Amino acid sequence: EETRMDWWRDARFGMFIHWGLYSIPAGEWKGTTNHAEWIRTTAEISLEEYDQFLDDFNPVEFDAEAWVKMAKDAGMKYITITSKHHDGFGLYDSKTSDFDVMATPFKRDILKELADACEKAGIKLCFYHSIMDWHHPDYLPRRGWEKNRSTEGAEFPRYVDYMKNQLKELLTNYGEIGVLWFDGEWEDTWTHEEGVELYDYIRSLQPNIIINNRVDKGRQGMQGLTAEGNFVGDFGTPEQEIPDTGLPGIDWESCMTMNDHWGYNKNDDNWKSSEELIQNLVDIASKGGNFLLNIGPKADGTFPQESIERLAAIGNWMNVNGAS
Ligand code: JFZ
Repeated sequence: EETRMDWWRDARFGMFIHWGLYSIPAGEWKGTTNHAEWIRTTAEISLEEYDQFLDDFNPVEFDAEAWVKMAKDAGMKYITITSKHHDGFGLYDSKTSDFDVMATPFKRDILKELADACEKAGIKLCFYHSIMDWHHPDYLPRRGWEKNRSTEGAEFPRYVDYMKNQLKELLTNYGEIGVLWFDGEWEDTWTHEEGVELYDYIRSLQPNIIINNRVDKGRQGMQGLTAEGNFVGDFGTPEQEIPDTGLPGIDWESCMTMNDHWGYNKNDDNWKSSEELIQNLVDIASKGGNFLLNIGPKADGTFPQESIERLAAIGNWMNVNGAS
């Protein structure tokens, strides 16, 4: 019997991409170097100061077809990219937001270019979309350190409407989307009921789409993956770990970075070897899971050289050993 999970179960291997304004500071802020996509919070950058990155986002080397080719040559079958991470910045032309790529000198809809390139290459395009949003005035709670940012007039339900409008854009203007990968669901403002609502809403827009478990509460990582509870979500998302055994009847995808950060960090040279990455792929595939391997592109639009080399090595191994 055919199910909407079939392509995903066969795919085994996908590319995660964390890219946005945070790629510009590249992990470094006023002498501290251990930041990445969380930099607005970990370095406690004010909204006004962070907004200034808009003027510097101009990834002139971005080439969607080159990215997709690197994924495909490595044996990957899908690409999951941050349509919006926790900082709230959209990589696409959003009519519902001024905090998107159209507000930068680049002014190109990155997701549209990727959607076209993926379609040509037969790669499924998927979106990571953060529920948590540090930019939108109606998102609550504020960060603990944002002492002087007012919450007056903020209404969380209005934020949820905003997010749903964004998701409608993403599920209307970019063709058929493979997966919606939610994240940032853990704060108290997000409830199980809202998770269920959002899950149903997404399926109403694209009935065959696959949605990860972080749309709901209490299902971070492998938690709740067994049948107990009435959580929604189609697959579990262990992060930077591989389960000890397979989990019969349960779909899961391990996501992992090649070094120690998701967004680009120019000082992070703790790269996993290609051998280790290939072992992880084999380990995960043998246990019935999927492997979502992350790239943190640089602000100029290129992949770090170390990532390019590892993708190529995996591709070589796949050519010899992989099932196509
Ligand atoms: C989240 C993000 O906060 C992070 O920036 C990155 O995008 C990553 C892929 O996902 O971080 C998480 C989410 C869930 C868990 C841990 C970190 N978890 O389930 O253990």
